[in-house]
This record gives sequence, C-alpha cells and structure tokens, in this order.
Amino acid sequence: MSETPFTAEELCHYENHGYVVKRRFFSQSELEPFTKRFLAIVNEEVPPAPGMTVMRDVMVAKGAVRPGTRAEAIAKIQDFQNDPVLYDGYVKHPRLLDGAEQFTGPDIKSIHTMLINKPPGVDGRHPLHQDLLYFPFRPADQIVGTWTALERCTRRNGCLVVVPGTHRGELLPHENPDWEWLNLAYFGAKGVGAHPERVHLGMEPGDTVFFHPLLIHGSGQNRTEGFRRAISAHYASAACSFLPGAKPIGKRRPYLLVRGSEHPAGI
Ligand SMILES: O=C(O)CCC(=O)C(=O)O
Repeated sequence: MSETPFTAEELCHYENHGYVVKRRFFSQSELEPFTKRFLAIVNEEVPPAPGMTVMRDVMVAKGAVRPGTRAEAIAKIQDFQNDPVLYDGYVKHPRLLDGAEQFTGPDIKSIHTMLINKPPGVDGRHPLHQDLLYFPFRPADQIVGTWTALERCTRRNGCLVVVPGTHRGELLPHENPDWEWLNLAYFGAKGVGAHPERVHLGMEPGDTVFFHPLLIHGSGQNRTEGFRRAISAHYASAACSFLPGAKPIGKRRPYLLVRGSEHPAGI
C-alpha cells in the first residue's frame, strides 16, 4: 500500500463525518494548468477531447442571461479522460491517488471527472444530493470523490456544502427540485431541501476534500463578480461489482484503471 497522506485524526473524521479536507493539497503552480486548459477549451483555442461534454448553464442556454464572455456561459466540463492536461495532471496525480487508495484499496479505477465552473450572474446552485446515485456498483465504501478548489471558495461564491454523517444512511430517492433554474441532471435528494445541519466548506485554492459517495452535498449560488471553479474526480476499487442488471455507462464514460490491477469480475 502507498503511503497515506492522512493522519489518524483525518481518517477518523472521514469515518465519522463522511469527508475530510486536506488543506493546500495542490500548490498554486500545480493548479494553474487546469484553469488555463479549461479556459482554452471554452474559448475554443483547444478542441474538447473526444468524449468530453462542455455544458452551458441553463440560464444561458434558455436566454435568461447573456454572458459577457464564453467562460461566463459554462457550468462545467466533464468526462475529460482524453484530455492529458486535466486527466494526467489531476486524476492520475500520485498524491491524489495515494489519498484515494486509502478508501478504494490498491486497484483503482477512475469513474467520473468534472471541472465545475460557477460563473457570476447565473443561479448555478446544485441541490443537496448523493453521488452514489450515478454509480451502479458497490460497495459504496470503496468509492470516493475528490474535489479541489481552483479559487477561494466561500459561502458568498457558492462553496461546497455537506451534511456531516449522512454517509451512514441509505441512498435516497432523487428528483428535480422545484427551482426555476436547474442545470441538466442536477438532481436533489428527495425531502432533504436546505438541510438544517449542512456545513459550508470554506476552502482556499488547492484545498481538497475527499468524500464518501453517500455524503449529502451540494453548493449554493455565486453571489460575487468572480468565478468559483473546482476540479473533481471519483474513484472506485476495480474489485467493485455491478448491481444486478446494471451495466457500465459505456464508451462515453469508461471506468479506467489508474493504479494497480484489473479484477476480472469487477467493474
Ligand atoms: O462544485 C459544485 O458546485 C458541486 C459539485 C457536485 O456536488 C457534483 O457535481 O456532484
């Protein structure tokens, strides 16, 4: 097993609360290529890699907001497994994999990738939800998400919000909340709303949260003039098994081995 980047207290925090924040896990110079690459893609200086989705914010797509720049139009890019700057630079970063390995074990697959761009001037909220909804395999304890702040994230610009301890519950049914503006596939856990025990995770650039796929989390509106950006990946043990009747999401979102060995009966 690789060396863990976590202290015993940090692991205990993850176990009890369902997440742990590692401060300054990436340096500013390590983050810069990710923001630059994102801007190059949205400004059409670099074509999106095969399989990548560049998603516009719903308010822009529906004409309710006229963005001043291309970057102001975009909610996120996802599935960047064919973009070497983002995938090799972030998802395959040995430090991040050492962290993920603590939860997945030694044989690690990357299962989802995103760079979330919360521009000023749109609603952009992400309702409280559980990411396990998107992963048709188990056990949940061998899946982990990582989310790294590319900017300072505060309550004012829509930082990540978590409900500690909810990783010990079940996967809840999800639905579209009754909001006027909701980005595509931003489902919320049914009946959760603005949970009274939610905690706002203020983060500095490079701070990285590792979180359990059952942890209820989301994010608020960006009420500043600047952008709130983060890069995120999910990992699972290659030994996870598909739920009965479930299938991989296909070529579009391949589960790719990033450390260790394949498991013939695994994902
Ligand atoms: O970065 C955000 O605003 C929230 C992202 C998130 O929770 C998700 O995409 O599952």
